Amino acid sequence: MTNNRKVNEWVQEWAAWCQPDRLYWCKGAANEWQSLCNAMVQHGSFIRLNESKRPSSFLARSDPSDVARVESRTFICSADQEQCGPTNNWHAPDEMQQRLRKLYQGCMKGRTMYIIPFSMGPVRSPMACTGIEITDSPYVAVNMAIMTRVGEEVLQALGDRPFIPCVHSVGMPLSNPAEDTPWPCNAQEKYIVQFPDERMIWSYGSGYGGNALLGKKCFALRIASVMARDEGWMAEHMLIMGVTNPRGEKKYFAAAFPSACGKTNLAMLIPTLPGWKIETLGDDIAWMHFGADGRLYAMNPEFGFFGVAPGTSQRSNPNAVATIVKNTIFTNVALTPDGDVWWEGLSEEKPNRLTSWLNQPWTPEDKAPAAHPNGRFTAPLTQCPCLDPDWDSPQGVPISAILFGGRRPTVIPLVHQAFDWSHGVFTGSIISSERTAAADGTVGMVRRDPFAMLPFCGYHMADYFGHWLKIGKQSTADKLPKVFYVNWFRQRNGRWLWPGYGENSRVLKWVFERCDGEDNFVRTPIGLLPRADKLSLDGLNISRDDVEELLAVRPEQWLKEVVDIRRFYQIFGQRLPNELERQLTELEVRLQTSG
Ligand code: GTP
Ligand code: SPV
Ligand code: MN
Repeated sequence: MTNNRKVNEWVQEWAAWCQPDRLYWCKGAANEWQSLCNAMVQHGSFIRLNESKRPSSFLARSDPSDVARVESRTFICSADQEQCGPTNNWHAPDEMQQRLRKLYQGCMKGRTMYIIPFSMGPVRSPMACTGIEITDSPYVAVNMAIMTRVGEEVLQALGDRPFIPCVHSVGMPLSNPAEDTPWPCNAQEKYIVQFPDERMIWSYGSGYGGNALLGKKCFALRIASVMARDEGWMAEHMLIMGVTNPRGEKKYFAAAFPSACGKTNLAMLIPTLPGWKIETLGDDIAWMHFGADGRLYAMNPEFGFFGVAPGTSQRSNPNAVATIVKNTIFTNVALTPDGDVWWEGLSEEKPNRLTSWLNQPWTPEDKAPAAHPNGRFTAPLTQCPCLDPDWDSPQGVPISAILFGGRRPTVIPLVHQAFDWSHGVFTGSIISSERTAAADGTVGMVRRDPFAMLPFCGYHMADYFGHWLKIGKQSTADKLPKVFYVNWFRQRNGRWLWPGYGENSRVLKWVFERCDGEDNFVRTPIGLLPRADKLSLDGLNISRDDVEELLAVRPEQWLKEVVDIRRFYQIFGQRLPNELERQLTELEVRLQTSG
């Protein structure tokens, strides 16, 4: 209970509708987290990991039908369908509410309703926003306690101001508690619904990740993008990092890559270049506001990492490995005989005997992976060894460079810089990437994912492009971040052309020096590329041929890309900003007249 009347009324109304057996107000204390986790162990939803190897950590295995975000069941229910745009699923809000109300009626029978007051951003920061999630999933409650700032302080700071109401149910009422399963969910019906006009979120049927931890994609991206449009700021699918050069000069970068395309890894990177240092502020979401000085300041609204486990190792991401040594929830990874976790890529040698994420005995001969490709860890930001000193700053940090990227085995070079902000907006709008296991759909299929926001933009994508262009008019070129497009994922005959991970620091150095205006580039039709001698490759075992391929701009390939972009742009019709049409035509002309 709180003395906020609006909060109480809202909670009572939903409790009456969902009919849980009891209510539980989350206070956010450490012993509360422990006791909720213990209760989940008792119930069979959590496996406590070996205390001496992985203190205070747990493994959850989801229902095999509930393993990732479900984009096909994600809706933007604006009153006006035109506001939703061609890249989102739309449904009339009244009708959607009627349909969901029916599903929610009595949906929490036999369960506890957890009430989770949470802050996206440091409590009392002028950039922070408050949400309250009600859920019948204790898994959601303990994950939210890591991913967001939860508790009484949040309600105190809220006062009687409005909050974002977030309703979640796994959609599996119980007539008899003995009928419960370790991972309740609804295999038939799933809805992840944003109402941008009311600024509220209703989710039903899934307990996994972004479908259920409503502060993350639903609030901090889909709803926040609408708030940002109306209020003149930006809510982006971006990591935030500090980059310090050997002279001790520091800049902050933000980077937008689609899901499972390397944000966590880049945010925690350990440079292979001597003297360089990376510090982490966030790995998934950035809220950016203009400061009084005309620069864009970024703040991570989250409080934890919900990171991809497979591929994470001492070699690829030692900082992530150190972050998840304790107080961590693992979902859909494998269990070792001595009560620790394992996933593909954690060690080169596969353990002899494991229990797979499907709770089956597993040996290295098995074809199916031991961990689900979208298996994840949930861990507190504060456990990251390279956490930036300003990670909790209420005003955020000034951004010097924005990086866009994606998984493209061909065409897109290792790095190029946009000519200016508008051209940068164009490069963001044309991001394309192979689909990954982070969401439903065919893994590997290349799709356009503008600004890495395709599944996360809460309104018409063409208007969102317009918002980015408008942001560029609110400051001057010297103060706006410089914009770059990177691609760590070039391939030749199934082999990576670029070693990636810590070696990406070589690209970050070039970007850093570009921000200082160094003469280290060549002009090409697509943008500025590193001059061959200005990309530091000392100590890297890479052939000249591969470097040439990584930095090649081939007009004939790019002209095909132009055709595909034009086709993509057509879905926006008249609503596409003229400026982007103009950028595309200019690119085409530059390509045709080059060489
Ligand atoms: P979300 O949490 O879904 O938004 O993902 P993310 O963008 O944070 O991706 P993450 O850093 O977790 O990386 C996803 C996968 O890409 C992992 O399996 C990584 O090992 C792999 N990866 C990351 N960086 C690189 C890189 O530089 N090169 C290559 N080849 N793979 C990488
Ligand atoms: C993503 O898919 O981009 C994620 C994971 O960060 S989830 O929280 O499930 O959206
Ligand atoms: Mn993400």
